[in-house]
Order: sequence, then structure tokens, then C-alpha cells
Amino acid sequence: MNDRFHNRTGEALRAADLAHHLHPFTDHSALAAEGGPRVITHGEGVYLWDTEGRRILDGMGGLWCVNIGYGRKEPGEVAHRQMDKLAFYNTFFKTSHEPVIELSERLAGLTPEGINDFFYANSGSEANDTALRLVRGYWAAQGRPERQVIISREFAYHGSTVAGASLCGLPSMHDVPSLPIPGIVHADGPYAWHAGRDQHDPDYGIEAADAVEAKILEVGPENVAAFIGEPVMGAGGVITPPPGYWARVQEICRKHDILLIADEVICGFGRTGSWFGSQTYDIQPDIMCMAKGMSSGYQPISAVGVGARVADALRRTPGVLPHGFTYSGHPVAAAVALENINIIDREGIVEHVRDTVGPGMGAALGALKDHPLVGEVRGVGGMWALELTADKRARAPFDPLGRVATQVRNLCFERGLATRAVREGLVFSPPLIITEAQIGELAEILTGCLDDVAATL
Ligand code: PXG
Repeated sequence: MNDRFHNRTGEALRAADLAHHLHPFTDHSALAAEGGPRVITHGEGVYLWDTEGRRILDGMGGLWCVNIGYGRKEPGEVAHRQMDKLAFYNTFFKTSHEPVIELSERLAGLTPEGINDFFYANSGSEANDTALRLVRGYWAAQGRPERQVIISREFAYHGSTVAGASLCGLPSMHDVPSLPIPGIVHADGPYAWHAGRDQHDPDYGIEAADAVEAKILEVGPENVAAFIGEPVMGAGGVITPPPGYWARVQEICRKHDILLIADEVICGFGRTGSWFGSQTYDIQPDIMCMAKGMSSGYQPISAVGVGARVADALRRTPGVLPHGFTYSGHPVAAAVALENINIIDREGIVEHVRDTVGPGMGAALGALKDHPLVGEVRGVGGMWALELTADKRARAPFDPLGRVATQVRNLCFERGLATRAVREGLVFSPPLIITEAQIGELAEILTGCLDDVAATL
């Protein structure tokens, strides 16, 4: 634990935060009205503590990222050694260093066959911006510069940079001038609950995939560079693909010769019970974006895995690739990511998700499906959602949308469980080291909160 900040009370920290800190995705007037943020001081395993000494089970794994849990010593030790040896050098202009070389080799061994080259950045948003530039550059280099359009989906989340936000299929992300940027269009997302369909219905899987083709035909396949999709949509509300969806989407991409970008920022590094969501859903992407669980949040780092088709074209094309970030492949972040991957591997965390966390969360949350507030339970591995509803048959949300989910979410926080409200749903993405007993604790707090909120309605 870092003692440097320990002489300040929660109240003093909140006041200073309110005075000087602008937060992402935050209503600052509401934050001020509530007296400032909850200040988190430390973490251990799946738990966090705040300045009031309250313990919180982190049902969100930081923000879908702390896969190995809090308080691990090895990443810090590795970072310290790397900072002593080489704190920074760039990877521009024909230079490299040991951590980024080793990380690249390691990733090539873990990613689906055919993904063997890696370009580095610092966030998921930057990874997706990079993917967009790579696929557009690829088509231009093939003498097909008209192939520029990227097909994304409603309910997708791909980041917060100008391109990342444009790729998002969430209306709130476009609620600013000049977004989305041109050349990005959105097909319907495979959201069974919203479409009034059964999430396990294979017919819906095919129909939902055909919506992607409909959008491709609307734009003209000859104008399309790539399709981008999260194997499981995360921030949009843990929207799991219906059966057959990905097989059909891939068939469509192949038919129209469209590159497939898998946004693995949440799904990567064990979250779905395989190293990558692409492996869980048998996707063979041309490009793969990863971040979050790549370092379990111990350092900011992201990467774009590039398949042979695009990588070979890049290698064949003379001239400089005019893209990169000062900290692309930062040696300390790369060393920490490598250590994180070693921990996931050594401790069998992917298998733990597949064999214990997935079935355990499925059973614990599945037991809530007859709760009067719960319309649907869905998820895979370590990512789950409860869809709340005012009327199960009509699948009606509450009015205004999100009112009840937010109430349950706030009560959960008060009772020591961090979760996120998405529209009228609650999402969960705990550290992947969560035990069966801790899943039980999560479900017990959640059930109590659902019961108590239901009693007030
Ligand atoms: N792709 C996916 C699939 C993501 O989930 C990004 C890209 C962007 O990554 P960066 O590192 O630039 O944030 C994300 C990020 C939420 C929430 O409220 C989710 C994300 C980010 C912020 C909030 O659930 N996911």
C-alpha cells in the first residue's frame, strides 16, 4: 500500500478532487451535489477499500480489466527492474527493446492462428484508431482506395477518441458535434432482448448476422474496408452473440471480401473462458484489438494484432507507415503485460474462468431469473448482465430508462458491491480470480438489493 497519501482524510481528498479534477463519463454537477467522489485507497484480490474504510467487492474488475485481481506484487517488481534498466526508449525509426520483442513473441503464441504481428498503443481507443488506419491503408495499397467504409454495430463500444467514439453504436457517444466521422456506419446489433427474441434462438443468430449483410449491401460492398465487432459486446450491456451469429458474419465478410476486426479489448485475456473471445466463438479475425486485461490494468498498454494478409501487404509496401505513439510498446508497460500474461498462464486463470467462474456466475445469477425485476440473465465466462424490466412479457423498461437499475446499482455500492448500470441492466465483470465463495457473496448482496428496491416500487 502506498502511504504517501495517508495523511489526508476522505473529506479533504473529495474537496480537492471537486476543485481540480475533471472526470471521464461523469456528470460534474451531480458529482458536486453528492459531495464528491468515492475515493478508493487500495485493493487486494477482488476487493477494494475506500477512505471510509469500507470494503467493496469489485464486480467490475476496475473497468472490465483487473483480470488477475488487485495487490499482486510481481507486476510492480518487474516494473521496478525494467525502470532501473531502461525506463523508456521509443520503438520508432528502426529501434526496439527486449520487453516489446518478448511480448510480441508471447502474443503470437496466444492469439488465433494467423495473427502474428503486433502494433502497440496505450488504450483500447488508440488500438481501434490504429486498426481503422491499417485497414484503410491496406485497401489503398491494394489499389482499392474506395474501400474505406467501416461497418460497426448498434450498441457497440469501441472507445472515446474521435474515431473510437464514431465506431461506437451508442447514441450518447455521438451526442457531440461532428460525430460520427464520415465512413463509419452501424448495422443492427445482435441484441435479442431488445429485439423481442430468444437469446438462444439460432434463427435469430442468422437474422441478426444478415443485418450486417444488409448494411454492407446498402453501402455497396465495393466501398467497405472492414467490419468491426466485439466478440461479446461489453459496455453496451454484455450482449452475447446468439447461436450461429459469428459463423454467419464471417461467411458474409468472406463473401464480400471484407476484413474482420475483432475488438477484444474486454474479451481478451481470459474474460470469456478462452485466451480470446475469438477462440470462444471460433472467429478468425484479420485484425485483433486488445487492451485492458492485457496488463490487468497494472500499466496502460494496448495492441493491434495483425493477420498475415494485412501484415504482408504492409511489409511489401515501401515507405513509412505514418502512425504511432511516443509510448507505442513502452518498455515498462510491455514488461508488466508480459508478467501479467505469465501469471494468467501459470495460475490457470483461463481454465478457472471456463470451469468455475462461468458456470458459477451462470448458476448464481441464473437463480435470479424468476425475480420480479429480472427479465433476462445472460453472459459467458467472467462477463454477465441482468436485464431489469417493469413488465417481463412486454420487456418494458422502467420510466425513465435506467431509473431502477441505477437505484439497484447505488444500493449495491452502499452494501459493498461495485457494479455498473447499463440502460435498464446491471453488468458484472469481476477479477477473473474470483472464487465460488466470492461469487456467492456477490449474488447475496445483489439479491438483497434487488429485493429491497423491488419492495419500494
Ligand atoms: N473497445 C472496447 C470493447 C472497450 O470496452 C474500448 C475499446 C476503449 O478502450 P480505452 O482503453 O480507450 O477506454 C473499450 C473500453 C463502461 C466503459 O462504462 C467501458 C470502456 C471504457 C469506459 C467505460 O463500461 N471500455
